Amino acid sequence: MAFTLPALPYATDALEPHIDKMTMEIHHGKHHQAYVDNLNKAIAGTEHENKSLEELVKNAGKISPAVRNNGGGHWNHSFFWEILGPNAGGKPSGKLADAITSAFGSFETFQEKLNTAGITRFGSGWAWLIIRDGKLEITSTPNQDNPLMDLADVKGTPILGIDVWEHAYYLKYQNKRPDYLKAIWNVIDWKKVGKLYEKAEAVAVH
Ligand code: MN3
Repeated sequence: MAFTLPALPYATDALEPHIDKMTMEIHHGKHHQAYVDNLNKAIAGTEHENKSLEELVKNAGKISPAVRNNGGGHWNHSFFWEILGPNAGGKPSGKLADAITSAFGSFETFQEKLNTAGITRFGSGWAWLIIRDGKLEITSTPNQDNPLMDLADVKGTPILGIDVWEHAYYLKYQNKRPDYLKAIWNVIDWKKVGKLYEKAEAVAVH
């Protein structure tokens, strides 16, 4: 069965003014759609045709550059839309808040470190908060790679990811990636990130 573009869990203008409607329309409707279409083309008629997206992503380095780029693109964007939302922002609570304070000292230090990971990622890529060996860690990946991939330098389970490709921010923020990274905190849905943390933490080996 071919992969399909998941619907956005909110309207394309729901993240205004932080992420503008036109960026969301093009990012979801054109860029994400292209990853889905090209992934389907890459696996059509091959032994990988009926594999799950997660299985393809985890073995991307052994399959093909097309699956690495487009399978990664599909997984990363599907994940990204889910952890953003309107009426969001603020700070995490509960177990995730405690884990962030314990790993980074404070929520503000964590934000700075994740922003630095995004700003210093040369060219296109993603900044991530992951669970690795039961602990929170910040990392970044080039292009459409992610920390689930067999070829990632730092492997782990993503619980938060920020797209730092120019297509994610250029219409509103032009070359000012730091301004986009400052604004995105207003649309991070901590309830969803908290659930991902509790789920990943429950299966992590301590
Ligand atoms: Mn993108």
